Amino acid sequence: MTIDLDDYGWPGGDVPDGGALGRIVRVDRGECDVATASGVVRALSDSQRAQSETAPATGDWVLIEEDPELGPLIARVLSRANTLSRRDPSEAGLEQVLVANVDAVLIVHGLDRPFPAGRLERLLVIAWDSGGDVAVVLTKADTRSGSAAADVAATVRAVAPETPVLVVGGEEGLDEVAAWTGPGRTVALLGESGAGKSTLVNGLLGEQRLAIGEVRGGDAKGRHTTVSRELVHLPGGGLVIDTPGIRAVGLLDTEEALDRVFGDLQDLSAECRYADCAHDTEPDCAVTGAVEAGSIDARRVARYRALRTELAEQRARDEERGRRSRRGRR
Ligand SMILES: Nc1nc2c(ncn2[C@@H]2O[C@H](COP(=O)(O)OP(=O)(O)O)[C@@H](O)[C@H]2O)c(=O)[nH]1
Ligand SMILES: [Mg+2]
Ligand SMILES: [Zn+2]
Repeated sequence: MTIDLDDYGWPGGDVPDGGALGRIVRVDRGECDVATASGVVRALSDSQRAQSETAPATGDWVLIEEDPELGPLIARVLSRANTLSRRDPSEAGLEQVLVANVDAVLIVHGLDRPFPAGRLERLLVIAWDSGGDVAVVLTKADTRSGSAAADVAATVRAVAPETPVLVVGGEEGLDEVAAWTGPGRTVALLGESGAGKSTLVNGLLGEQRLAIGEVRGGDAKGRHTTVSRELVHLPGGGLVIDTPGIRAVGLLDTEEALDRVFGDLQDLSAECRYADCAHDTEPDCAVTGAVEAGSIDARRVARYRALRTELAEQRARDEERGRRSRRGRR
C-alpha cells in the first residue's frame, strides 16, 4: 500500500539525500515503524550510524537506508520543528523527547479523579514549551454530574484563563476534539494512564483499534495498556499521537513556558523592591501584597515558588555534574 506523506504531515520542501523519507509512527526498543511512500516499514534504529546524536522519537521525519545485512535502518533523523519533552525520570538532567513535530497538545484528564492545580500547571508548562497550541480535554463526563466538569473547568480557568477546555463523555463531545485535528496536522495527547487517551483516539477513528485499559477500583489509576507512543492517521486526514500515561512530569529548564503559566506573578514581581525577590519574607513585595489584599491565591504563589526552586536546584545540579565530568576527562 502506498502512502502520500503529505497526509502524514510532511511540511514540504526538498528531501535531503541519503535515503527514503518517512515519518516514525511508533518506536519500540531499537526498532521503529516508519510510514514511507511505499508503505509502513519496520526499521532498525539502534545502529551506530542512526544513533549519532538523536534517538528517534514518534513523529520524527527520518531517512531510511536499506542495509544489505540488517534491512531497513534509520540513517538520519531530520531536524525537528519542535518537540514535546520532559526531564528523563531515569537519567536526571537529560531531555526525554516524548514526541516530535507536533502542532497541538491536548492535555487529557479523566473526571473520575481529582485534578490538582499543581499537576495541571506542570502539564501546561511542558505542553506550552512544545510551541504547539494547547487545550485541556476532560473525559468521562458521562459518569459524572455536570458540575464535576464545571468544577475542573473552573480550575483550568483559574490557572490558565485562555486555555480552551473540551468536555467528552462516550460519543458526546468528540466533534469538538475532532475540530482540533485536521489534514496534515499532528496532535499529541498527554495525560495520566487511565485518563482516556486511547479511548479518545478510538472515538476519533470510529473503530476500536487501540487497546483500552481497565481502571482499578479504589484509586482510579489505569494500568499501562498503551506501552508505546503511536501516531495514528485519522480518516479525516489528521494525525493523533497516543502516548502511555505519564506520572512524573519533570520540567526542563523552561523559563518561558513557566512564565506563561505564572505570567501575572511575573509581571507583579517587577514591582517588588528587590529584583531577585523570592516573594517570601522580603519587604515591599508586590506578590505578598497581592496575596494579603486577596487578589492572588497564596497556594498558587507557593506552587510558583516551589517550581522556581526546583528549577534552580536542577540547574545547580546540572552545573555540578558538568564540572565533575569536565574534571574527570582531564
Ligand atoms: N464512561 C467512560 N469511560 C471512559 C471514557 N473514556 C475512557 N473511559 C474508560 O477509562 C478507562 C481507561 O481508558 P484508556 O483509553 O485506556 O486510558 P489511557 O490510559 O489514557 O489510554 C477505560 O476503562 C475506558 O473505557 C469516557 O468518556 N466515558
Ligand atoms: Mg492508552
Ligand atoms: Zn516579591
